[in-house]
Amino acid sequence: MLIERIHLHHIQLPYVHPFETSFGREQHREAILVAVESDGLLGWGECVAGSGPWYSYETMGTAWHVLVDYLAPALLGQEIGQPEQVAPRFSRVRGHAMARASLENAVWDLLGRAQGLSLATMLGGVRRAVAVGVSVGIEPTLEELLAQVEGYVAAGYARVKLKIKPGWDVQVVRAVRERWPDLALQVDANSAYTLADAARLAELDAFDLLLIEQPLHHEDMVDHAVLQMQLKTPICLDESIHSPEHARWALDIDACRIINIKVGRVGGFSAARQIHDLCAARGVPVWCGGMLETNVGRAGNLALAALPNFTLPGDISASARYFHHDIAAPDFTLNADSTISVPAGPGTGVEILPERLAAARLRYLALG
Ligand code: OSB
Ligand code: MG
Repeated sequence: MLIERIHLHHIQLPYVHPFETSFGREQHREAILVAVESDGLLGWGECVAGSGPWYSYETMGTAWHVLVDYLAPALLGQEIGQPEQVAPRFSRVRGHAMARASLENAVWDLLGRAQGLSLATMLGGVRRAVAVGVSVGIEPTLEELLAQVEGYVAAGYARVKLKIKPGWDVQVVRAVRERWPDLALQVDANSAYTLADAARLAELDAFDLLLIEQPLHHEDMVDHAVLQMQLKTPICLDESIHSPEHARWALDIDACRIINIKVGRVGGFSAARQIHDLCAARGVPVWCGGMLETNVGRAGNLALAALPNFTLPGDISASARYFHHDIAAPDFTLNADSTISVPAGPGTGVEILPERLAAARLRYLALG
């Protein structure tokens, strides 16, 4: 298909509940919705960069710049028959995985719609519903945190991830574990610790956690390998894994026993599937991370999590956990067994709601 035009929509949506991690508290999600146009069809992708360089160096500003000045020009006017043809056209661009992913993923959606194939089918998905959990932010008090968890458990989530940081860790995990002895529980530090905290982190071994996510520096693998030797709980890397190469390096030195795959962080569905395949070959489980996406990104995450080695519950919660009025439909809801059904329609299987998109929009640009 000839890529004729590319549309960028920078949007902002207020969260249902503020989301706090070790790097700060946020009230809104910003995103760039990218559409590629061919033959009267549009394919959509979501850029999950942040409003500031907190989780990653990528921001709405850097992604807009890289999309407009480098990625869109590399794709406009090109004939694309297979989604795997996109990433090689971006290979001169170092980093900026979230910008690359948004445009590559839009092409996956476009080709899926043109061919009448769901994203899950295109990727090689093997399940119709995927196990999911909820990522619970840091709260002002332990009481408020317990009330949040209570609400999610009552809503049917069988797996909870707690955000931790120094001063908000062992006592919080102990309180949640005492109240819900059988809940599948894991923690995410977003790089808030150093090796000097190894003894503190080892105290978490007492609480039967599924994993400890990215305790150390956001680019580190060496210290994580040292820490893993001192912990019974598996370490899972998130921030440190930007590509299939990073995944191989981490596994080669035993820096982790589990990998969180976020399609934006690794540069698109092609790279995400490569990491999945590498981990499958090495017997390392993966799970699908989340970036508080709209229904466009969420649909893609569900399709990805349908691949066979996504054996741990994903950070893919129901739409209502994030936004009151999403920019795409239908909303995703939680099934009784703490799964969400994988969309079956062509491409992502969700449709953009033009009025909602316009209401959330901060800026728009058409290229080509
Ligand atoms: O570290 O997994 C993370 C959200 C933004 C940035 C980083 C992370 C997260 C989450 C949210 O944990 C998970 C979700 O989308 O529900
Ligand atoms: Mg994380």
